[in-house]
Amino acid sequence: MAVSRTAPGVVETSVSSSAGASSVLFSFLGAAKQKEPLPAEIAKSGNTNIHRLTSQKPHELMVDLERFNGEIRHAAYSSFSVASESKKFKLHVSGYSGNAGDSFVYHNGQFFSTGDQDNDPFQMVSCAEGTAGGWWFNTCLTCNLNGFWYSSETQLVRDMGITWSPDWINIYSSLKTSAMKIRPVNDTLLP
Ligand SMILES: [Ca+2]
Repeated sequence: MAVSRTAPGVVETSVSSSAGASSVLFSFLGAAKQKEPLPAEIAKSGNTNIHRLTSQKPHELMVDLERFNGEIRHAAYSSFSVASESKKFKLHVSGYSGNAGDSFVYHNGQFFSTGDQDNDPFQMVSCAEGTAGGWWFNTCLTCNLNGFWYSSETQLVRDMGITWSPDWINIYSSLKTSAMKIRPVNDTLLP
């Protein structure tokens, strides 16, 4: 499965997994574009699909990222899975390689939070409400690919954009495009 976004105003989805189609993150994108907190009910269907895929067999993740100046980097993870709804879609991600930096490690082991369901460990603060997105927030984030989709890179407010910090861009920056792609480990292409 692959989901990508290209700012501003265009949402692209493509499905490449033989394990089943899902438009999961598509819903997140719509919410982010409208600058509204992601409702838990919308996240539920998408995350349930990701859970089904990644619990059937081991999956790896590729994150493709592009700045507004055209620079492209990536972060690959040899292991990626999302737990069930009863476990609040807890994130497991490990085995980083790439050139964008291991931004996701800060979010490993966190629950999924939405604007109306604060599952992050930050006491008295709802990271999802503060950033208008839905994500596996810690206290709060180093990356967020469901952040608000700005039309330029540099922002005045931290944490709001589509970001992947701190090794590459910072939390005041927003990316032009991002894509998360998963596939079963050792999956081979048909001839
Ligand atoms: Ca909280």
